[in-house]
Amino acid sequence: MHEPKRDELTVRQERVILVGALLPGEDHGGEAPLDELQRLAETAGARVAGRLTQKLPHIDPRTYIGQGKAEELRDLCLAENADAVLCDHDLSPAQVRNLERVTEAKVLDRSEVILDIFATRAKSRQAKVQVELAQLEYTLPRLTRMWSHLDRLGAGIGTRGPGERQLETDRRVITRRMAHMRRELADIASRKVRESAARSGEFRVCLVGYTNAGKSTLLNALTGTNDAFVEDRLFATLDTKTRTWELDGSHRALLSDTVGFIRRLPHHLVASFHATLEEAIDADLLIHVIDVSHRDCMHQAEVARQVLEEIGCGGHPVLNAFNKCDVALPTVEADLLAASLPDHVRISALRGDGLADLRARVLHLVAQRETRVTVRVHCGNGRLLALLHELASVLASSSENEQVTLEARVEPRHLPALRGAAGPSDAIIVHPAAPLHAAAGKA
Ligand SMILES: Nc1nc2c(ncn2[C@@H]2O[C@H](COP(=O)(O)OP(=O)(O)OP(=O)(O)O)[C@@H](O)[C@H]2O)c(=O)[nH]1
Ligand SMILES: [Mg+2]
Repeated sequence: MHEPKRDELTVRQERVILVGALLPGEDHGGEAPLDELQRLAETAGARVAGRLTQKLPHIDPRTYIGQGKAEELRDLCLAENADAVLCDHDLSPAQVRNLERVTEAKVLDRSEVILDIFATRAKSRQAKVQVELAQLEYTLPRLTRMWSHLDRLGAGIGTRGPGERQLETDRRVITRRMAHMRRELADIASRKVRESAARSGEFRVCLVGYTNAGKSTLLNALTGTNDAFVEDRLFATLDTKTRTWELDGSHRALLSDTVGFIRRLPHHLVASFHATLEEAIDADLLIHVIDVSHRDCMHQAEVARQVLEEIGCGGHPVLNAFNKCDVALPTVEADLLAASLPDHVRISALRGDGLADLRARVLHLVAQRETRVTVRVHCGNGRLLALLHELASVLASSSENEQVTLEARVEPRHLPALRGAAGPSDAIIVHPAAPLHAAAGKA
C-alpha cells in the first residue's frame, strides 16, 4: 500500500481536507465548526480543498472519525486530489497511523498545524528555539511511523529491524538536541531576568488575549510606534515587544505585547513559550484585549482566561478592553460578555476610540501604587541619590548648603532599600496616599 510520507510535518502549498469530529458540549460560538481550522490552515500556507465533519459522542479511538466516515474521507481526498488531511483535534500516534492507512494521505492534527505556523513565523532566536523544542517534544513519541517502512526490509524474528535501529539513533539525536535547546532557553531566560530586574521600578502592563484580537495594533496605538507587526492572520506575533507608554507628563508604564492564545493551544507550546509569557507573569496589570466584533468573542475571552490561569496569572489584576468597537455589531454574545465583565473599557485600537479612557484607568492604577516622599539627603551620599534616581520618579529637587531636597514618587516596595541607604543626617518623609478606588478586577 502507498505509505504517506510523514517526515515533513508541514502543510505549505498543500491541498488539504479539513476534518472535524463534532463532540457534544464543544462550543464554537456562532462560528461554523471548522472556520478556525480553515484560518489556521491558510495561515500555515495550505489550500483548503474540502471539509468533512461527523457528529460523534466521543472521538473514535482507532481512526478519530468513524471507519465509514474515514472511507468517505479517502474518496474525498482522491476526488479533490488532496495531499493532506487536517484534523481539528489532537490525535494519538496510532490514530494518525490508522487514518493515514485508510485515507492514503498525510494526516496532521491541530497541534501540528499550529506548531507549523509557529515554526514559519518565529523570528527571534528565543521564539525559534521554543518552537523547535515544542515540535521535537511533539514528534518524539510519534517517530515510530516515520521509519516503520524500513522494518519491512527483512528483519527476522528476534533481530531488530533497520527501522528500529534508525529509530533509536533518531531518538538519541533528538533527545540530545532537546537538552541542548533547553540549556539555550535557560540562558536566554536568565539574561531576560537580568534585563527585567533592571526595570524593576517600572509599572509593567502586558497585553494578552486571543489571537487576532488586536493586541499589536493597540501596542502601536498606545505607544505611538508602528513597529509591532500587525496582520489579519492568526499568530502574527510570536515575540514579546516591550515599549515605553507615556501615560502623562510624569507617569509611564512599560507595555508588552505577547503571543496570542487559541483554543486547545498545544500543551508543549505553552510550556516552551513560558519564557515569552513571563512578561505576562511578571506584569503588574494585564490588559485583556477582546475582539467584540467576533461572533465567538465570549468563548475566546474564556479561552484566554483559562490560558492565563494555566500560566499562573489567574490572580493578576486585569483590565478588559473590548476592541474593534468600530465594527462590532450589537449581538447577544457581546451583550452577555459585557454583562459578565462590567468593568470593561470599549475601544477601537485602529481608530483610537476609547484609548484616553484606557489610559486614564491605567494611570489611576499606577498612581495608586506609588507613594510620595520628600527626601533630604546630604550631597555626599551618592548611594542614596543614585538609588533615588534609579527606583523613584524624581518630581523636583533643590539644594542648599550641601543638602539636597527631593520630591519623588516611589513604589512602597522600594522604601526599605532607600531607608537602608540613608545616613544619620538624611531624612525620608513618606506622605500618606490619597484614597483611591480599585480600577481593575481579577483575572
Ligand atoms: N476594525 C478594526 N480592526 C482592528 C482593530 N484592532 C485591530 N484590528 C485588525 O485586526 C487584525 C489583527 O490585529 P493584530 O494587532 O495583529 O492582532 P493581535 O492580537 O496582535 O494578533 P496576534 O499577534 O496574531 O495574536 C489586523 O487586521 C488589525 O488591523 C480595531 O479596533 N478595529
Ligand atoms: Mg500581535
